[in-house]
Amino acid sequence: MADLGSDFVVVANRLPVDLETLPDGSTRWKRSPGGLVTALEPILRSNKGAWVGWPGVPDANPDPIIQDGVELHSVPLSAREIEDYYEGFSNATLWPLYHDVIVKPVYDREWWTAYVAVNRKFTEATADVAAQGATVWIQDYQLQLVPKMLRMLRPDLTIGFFQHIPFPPVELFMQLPWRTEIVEGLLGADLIGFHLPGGAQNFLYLARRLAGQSTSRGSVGVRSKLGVVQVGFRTVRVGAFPISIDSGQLDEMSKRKDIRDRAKQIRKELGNPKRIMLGVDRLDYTKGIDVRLNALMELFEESRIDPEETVMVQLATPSRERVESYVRLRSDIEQVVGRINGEYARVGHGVLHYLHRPIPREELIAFFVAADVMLVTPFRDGMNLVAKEYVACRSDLGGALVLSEFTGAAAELRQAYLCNPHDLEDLKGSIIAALEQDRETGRKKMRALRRQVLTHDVDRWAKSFLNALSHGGVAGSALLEDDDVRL
Ligand code: GDG
Repeated sequence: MADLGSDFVVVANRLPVDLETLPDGSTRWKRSPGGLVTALEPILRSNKGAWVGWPGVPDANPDPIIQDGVELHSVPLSAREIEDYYEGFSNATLWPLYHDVIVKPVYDREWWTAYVAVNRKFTEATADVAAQGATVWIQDYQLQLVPKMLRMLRPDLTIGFFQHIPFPPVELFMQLPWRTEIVEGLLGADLIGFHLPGGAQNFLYLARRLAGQSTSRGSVGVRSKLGVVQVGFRTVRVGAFPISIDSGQLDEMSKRKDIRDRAKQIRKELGNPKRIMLGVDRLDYTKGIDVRLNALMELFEESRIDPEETVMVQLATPSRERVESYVRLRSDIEQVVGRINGEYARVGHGVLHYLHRPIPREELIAFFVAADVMLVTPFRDGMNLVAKEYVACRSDLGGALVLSEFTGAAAELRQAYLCNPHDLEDLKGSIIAALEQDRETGRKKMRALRRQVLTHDVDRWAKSFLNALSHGGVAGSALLEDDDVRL
């Protein structure tokens, strides 16, 4: 089977399409075009590519389909596996641990067992699909054991891994009862990518400390230096590859007449306020939605913002709705929303518009075009694509971006109004500065932000990772020479 397989395989928790069950019990595929698919589609198409992932509903095991020249292979997961591997270990253990333990991680042995079993399922599905000598690119924290498992099954493959969320510092990572297994799992790859040099450094340190420990028990020796980990005879490279968006496409879309008309209409529907502030996030405790609403409330209380002139829109996409901390977060946020409108809205004039539902892509772009100030205030975020999307949509050079220093995006978007979301006064000051910026300063800032986002798009990201992966022979030096890869 391997001889007939694909030369390039992407492995991710989810397929780039969702299987939907219709009321009559039949199923159909619905496209869910994310940035990753857009970036990888041409590479997948020209390389006999395949994508391995979960189709999004329990127990579904549809036959492989070919979409736009790419083979999609489903990994079926039972309702129990989704609970333990996905909602449990991935989203109630790893997610909070890797995001500065904003919420306390739960360490549950059954969840770990499920994580191992499901990682094995993904590994076996990938091994069946990959051609001899193929390149496999594994994505994200749900699949950190796959690199090692796959190397053991298929030593002929070239294996890359990219982590989309932060990689935590040693003090936090050491809490994890299965810390050595995770680090050894990742070390099965030839190249491990993170958004930021800090994440790469955290991993390098942990690799030396944890995987090196096995030496005393007589297993492989691990040494690491400048972006390279030596695992026995194998060399694993580690680097920073900041992800981006399809900036050109967003730039184009945001200039379309229908989208600009919709942006005007949104302003009108909001009562033609002087200023519109916007937040766009999955409803997640890492995103700092609560802190931005608290800042807004205090600014109203202190009369530093006039509720007659300024309105805020918070688009909050439903997320992980069965995980307990997300249920609590929703209720806390909705309480603050009620309080702010209770205090400051008038009949027919809301000051805070909160939508808890997914918004169509084009409508979202119209919101970006309409917003005078974009608030991106996570406590911790691997990158944050919303910040880059806002910038890509502002060809008019209007708008201002308030951006948390704790996002990966802050490393590139230096001309934003950078703030510390743990410091409410600092955040309030940044919001006021963004609201009151003069036109020329705003244009200058936006021009510089756009230069960064438009020249560093998701295509460049994917190519720089895949180039580094395929030039394994030249090891660390190639990584250090590439201007996209900072260590
Ligand atoms: C993880 C990391 C890293 C949101 N609501 C709607 C909607 N979105 C789109 C946004 C953006 C994407 O979802 C969210 O991406 P983020 O990067 O902001 O955040 P995460 O989901 O946490 O992503 C993150 C990313 O992986 C990539 O590596 O940047 O740090 O946590 O594209 O626009 N899209 C539509 N309707 C919505 O309601 N259409």
